[in-house]
Amino acid sequence: MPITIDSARGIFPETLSADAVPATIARFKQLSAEDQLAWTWFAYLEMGKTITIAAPGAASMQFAEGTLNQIKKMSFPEQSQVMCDLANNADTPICRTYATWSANIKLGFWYQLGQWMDEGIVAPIPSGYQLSANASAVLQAVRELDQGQQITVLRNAVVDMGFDPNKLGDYTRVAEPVVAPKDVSQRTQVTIEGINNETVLSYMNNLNANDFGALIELFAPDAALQPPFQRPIVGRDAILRFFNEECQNLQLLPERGISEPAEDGYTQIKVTGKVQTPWFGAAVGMNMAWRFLINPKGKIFFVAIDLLASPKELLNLVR
Ligand code: ECH
Ligand code: GLY
Ligand code: GLY
Repeated sequence: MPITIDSARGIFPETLSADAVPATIARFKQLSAEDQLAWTWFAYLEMGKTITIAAPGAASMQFAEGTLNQIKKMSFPEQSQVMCDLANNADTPICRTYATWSANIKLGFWYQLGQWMDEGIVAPIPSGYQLSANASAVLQAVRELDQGQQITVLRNAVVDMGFDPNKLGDYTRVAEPVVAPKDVSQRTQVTIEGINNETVLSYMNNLNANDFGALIELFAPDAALQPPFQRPIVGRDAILRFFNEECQNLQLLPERGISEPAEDGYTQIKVTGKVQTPWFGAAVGMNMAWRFLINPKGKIFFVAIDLLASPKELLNLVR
């Protein structure tokens, strides 16, 4: 059978990803908009006791500024309505604008609203707000996740708010400007126990250097990249756009891996290790796996990035 993206998705089937994340998101989405906002507020406060989130840079905030100023001028009831509309995926001008933003701009927008809620500039969650029994149960569920999983739940909750981008028709995507790749003198080289495949090592090093031009050259034209809990992104153009929009300043810290021959001269390689996001830096190391399928020319045909169920999974390199 020829190798396809669909068959490639099944390599290293023993890899245990953090299913608790989509399960928690699904329960979160069942809550009322008021409960969703209060839930997020409480989860965010709790998280803030142990880790600090980096303030978004001015470059990413400029795109949300117009909308933020519009909200700032509103009355408290109007502000609460906007926030509920976002949670409800309503069809309003602000929800449509929100839908055009990259994940980081959405996160920066809520970061600012959270600050303003704290300062009394934006309608707070009413003091003494009682979460529904379901919302309390979901809050308890998220407490039991590791930090990498908790920040993924929060990120996904934020990303899924606003109007459905698939219903927007033609629109211009709004993302932070692309940063210049790191200067060669600033670059680091990873080492991965058990792996000397040049393509995999270059993948890690170029992503760490924000060198998306060199990175995309490692992919076959018909390649696919599957981010955690998402469908594969197919084709080099779409993958490059994803790198530019969503992958700046990540820190990949791969630790170990296994490489073995697959059908038709392909090679399958699994690597495990940690990933840090610029939002939390070294404070949160997410336990990750990369599952690569490399074609006979040494190009990446497929790579899946998984958030792992537990640190124990870092040592699971069986096929
Ligand atoms: C408040 C109350 C009202 C409602 C809301 C509020 C605000 C919430 C806020 C939340 C902020 C959350 C944040 C979360 C950030 C999470 C970031 C994560 C990043 C993960 C990245 C990974 C990258 C993996 C990849 C690798 C590759 O090899 C290829 C690319 C890629 C409280 C006001 C809503 C403010 C900031 C989880 C795993 C390794 C796939 C990208
Ligand atoms: N503060 C992290 C970012 O803007 O990506
Ligand atoms: N998706 C990259 C980040 O949030 O840091």
